[in-house]
Amino acid sequence: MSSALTDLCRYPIVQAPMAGGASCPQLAAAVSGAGGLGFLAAGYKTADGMHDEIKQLRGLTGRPFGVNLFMPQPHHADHAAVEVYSNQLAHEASWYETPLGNPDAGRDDAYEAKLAILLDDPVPVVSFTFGCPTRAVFDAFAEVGTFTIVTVTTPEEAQTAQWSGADAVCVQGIEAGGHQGTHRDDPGADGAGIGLLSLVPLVRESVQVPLIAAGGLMRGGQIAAVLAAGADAAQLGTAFLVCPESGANVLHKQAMTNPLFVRTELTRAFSGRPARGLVNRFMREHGPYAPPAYPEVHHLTSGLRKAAAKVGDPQGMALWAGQGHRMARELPAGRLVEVLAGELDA
Ligand code: FMN
Repeated sequence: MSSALTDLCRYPIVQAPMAGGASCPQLAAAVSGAGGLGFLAAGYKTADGMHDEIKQLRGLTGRPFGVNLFMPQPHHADHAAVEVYSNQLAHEASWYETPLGNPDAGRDDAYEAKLAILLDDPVPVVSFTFGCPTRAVFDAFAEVGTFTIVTVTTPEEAQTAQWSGADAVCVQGIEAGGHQGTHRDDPGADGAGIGLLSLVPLVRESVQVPLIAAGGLMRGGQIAAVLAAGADAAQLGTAFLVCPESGANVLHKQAMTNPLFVRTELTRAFSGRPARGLVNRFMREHGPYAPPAYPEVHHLTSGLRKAAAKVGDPQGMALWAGQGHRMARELPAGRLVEVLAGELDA
């Protein structure tokens, strides 16, 4: 493990930030407390909501942890396409008896307000997804002693992150659960992402900063494989999502081992950006028609997803999961870190 990461965690095991509730302070505290690196997800939260979670986490552990931010989305969506999609979703709205959300509810995820808080009240690690901040942002974090990470899905994105001043990159393979963290959404390239065991050595040859590999990793043996391929650490999301400390919806946790949900696919159905989840009715029905309009589609479907969860219907929820989901183990998070570390040594 690179020395910068050794200062942050005993084992090369990072718990992925998971927006939507899974990576809550309890989960992050359990992971950091066991010698991994726990993460909070600030995505879709208000700046104050993020700050409250940071304070809660500090009350639970004195160990280092990270906070993940979504980069603002600069390109405006095709409103006509969003309108057509909202017409298509009208029957879902009447089925779940809830209105569709306002697609124009905001594109920046309160980025500037969150930056201001994190610079004023620094945390050990900040990571960014859906893009790369400016050099001025990295300089500001360096000044307050925060270690910075940028999610990348290609060697070119990794070079941009290194040149801009990131301390490390999180190399995300196409196997990963949740959104692909590509810097620019390219609607023509859905599904063309690179598999992790090819991507890690490609990025290793392109940049000198430490690499954290993510995507489909569920066992210590897989972590050993990505370390051998050139990574310094591994980031696991789906593996931690099923832990009792995870704040993921219980229906989401149960779906991981439900034989009804055996496959994962990338879909734009819920958010307008490619994200990997367990294939369900909503994805099958709407995925092929969803426009490349993030976060407009995210806002549009937000009420539907909540209503589906409320009535106990996983077929209408976004069940984000990576390709290894069937190997998920329902262990306490600290125990899972120990088991993974033991498998890594074996
Ligand atoms: N990555 C982020 O950078 N920010 C997020 O908010 C985020 N939310 C996620 C939510 C869920 C439920 C999942 C499963 C993943 C999410 N990811 C997010 C992606 C993870 O950072 C990571 O790339 C992925 O979990 C790795 O693949 P795995 O799930 O197969 O381990």
